[in-house]
Amino acid sequence: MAYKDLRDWLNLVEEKGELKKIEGASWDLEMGAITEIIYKEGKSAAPPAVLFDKVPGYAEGFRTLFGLTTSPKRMALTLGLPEAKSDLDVVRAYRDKLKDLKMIPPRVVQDGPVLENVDRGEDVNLFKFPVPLMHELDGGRYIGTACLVITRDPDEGWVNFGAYRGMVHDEKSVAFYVSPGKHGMLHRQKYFDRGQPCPVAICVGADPLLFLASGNEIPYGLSEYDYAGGFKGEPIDVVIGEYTGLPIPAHAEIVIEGEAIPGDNLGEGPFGEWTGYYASAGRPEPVIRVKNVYYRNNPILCCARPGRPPSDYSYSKCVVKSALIWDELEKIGVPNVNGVWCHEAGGGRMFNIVSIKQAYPGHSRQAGLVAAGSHAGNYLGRYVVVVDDDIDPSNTFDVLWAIASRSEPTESIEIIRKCWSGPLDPRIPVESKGFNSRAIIDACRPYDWKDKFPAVVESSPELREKTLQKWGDSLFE
Ligand SMILES: Cc1cc2nc3c(=O)[nH]c(=O)nc-3n(C[C@H](O)[C@H](O)[C@H](O)COP(=O)(O)O)c2cc1C
Ligand SMILES: [Mn+2]
Repeated sequence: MAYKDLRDWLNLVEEKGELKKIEGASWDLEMGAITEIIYKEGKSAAPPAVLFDKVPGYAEGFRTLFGLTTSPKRMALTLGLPEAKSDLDVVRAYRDKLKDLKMIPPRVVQDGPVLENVDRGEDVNLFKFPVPLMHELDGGRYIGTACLVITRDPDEGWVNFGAYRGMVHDEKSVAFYVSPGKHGMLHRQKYFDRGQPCPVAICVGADPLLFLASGNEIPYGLSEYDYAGGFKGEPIDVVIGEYTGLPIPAHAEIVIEGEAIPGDNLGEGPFGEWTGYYASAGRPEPVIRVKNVYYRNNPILCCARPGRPPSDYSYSKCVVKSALIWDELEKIGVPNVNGVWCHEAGGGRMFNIVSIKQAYPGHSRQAGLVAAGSHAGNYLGRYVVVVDDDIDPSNTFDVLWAIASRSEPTESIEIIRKCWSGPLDPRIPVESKGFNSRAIIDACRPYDWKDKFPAVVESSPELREKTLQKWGDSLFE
């Protein structure tokens, strides 16, 4: 692998000209607003990662980092992929890597930079770190966004980590929100059902590869550590947390560990969400009572600022999600998949496009149903659009042209009810109890008369090439 840890990675990102350092910005809304402006209004197709230092009121060197993987180059570096020309090439490279990915379990080591500082018991103070208040209507400061919430299945023994948001309540308490069906929720519930505390460690600064594994749907029962090790081609080094016995990344920047006790809840939210709304509002959620905090010298708190898309992490979410859905389609046996793109406008979940070369009747519906039902594409999905292979799924204009010209509402849209959603869905009322519906829009030429479908009005490749050779230089001057 090209780099060892986040610090190494940051040096490489800086060499590529993709790191912006900002000094003097406040944790109190300013980091959030700066990140929003850079990612929404910035002119670059590849906005930089943003490292904040000299935060007023905080020790110099206690930093925050936003926008970790939001560019094709940073994705390639993080995932060990060749640098790609287009977004779809990044997706394809990720999918290719998944084809023969060998899982590599983590390696337990005795020491690591994360142990440079350990605050125990009374010394724990989460406000030692410049934890941001990200948006004006947020209910508190969120220490856990680009994070790994690490738990162990009490029956099956496997270790999961997911990115589940965590709001600081006081120096030693974090309320965390896990959506229904997420692996961390399934683990936590098993402890709570027996009246036992759930040991939890939250790593809030780590190798961005771990963040990509954390924030995306890796299959149930497979540890994200093994998956990330597979991508790295070597085991992730972990040390064992003193209180929880959980493995924590030895090269992490900051890790907090403690336990959530059944019935011990505190308000969580509102928090600006990836859909672009404050849908889940504020409600009581389990609290982690923090026992130990481990951190490197000059620690970097990794952050992600969700909000009306695009956000500082929506690009990488779309890439990973697209590759995972593509992989699931192929593994289940749907042939001729040309590309998948989970549009950033849908936060990588609500508007997903699959391109196929149709080969038999019902092929396009099959692709749509599998994409909608895939593990990576199911939670909080809404629209799946299936297009022919002449449409690049990442080209919004062409996708809309296909919907407009090749689908017929009475024939081409299938609705599926009672699907997996949750409190973050802005379009379902609380009474729906977490169900939503799906539309599969089949925007392929109808298979039964596709050969009679009107021809597309555009020059043949030969005419285009001949014309460009003769006139090309002068046409765009
Ligand atoms: C930045 C970021 C924040 C997220 N916040 C939450 C959250 O607060 N709660 C949640 O359930 N899922 C959240 N997710 C989605 C989960 O991390 C994602 O579904 C992941 O697959 C969960 O891990 P699991 O599949 O092991 O449950 C977030 C994802 C990202 C990238
Ligand atoms: Mn998982």
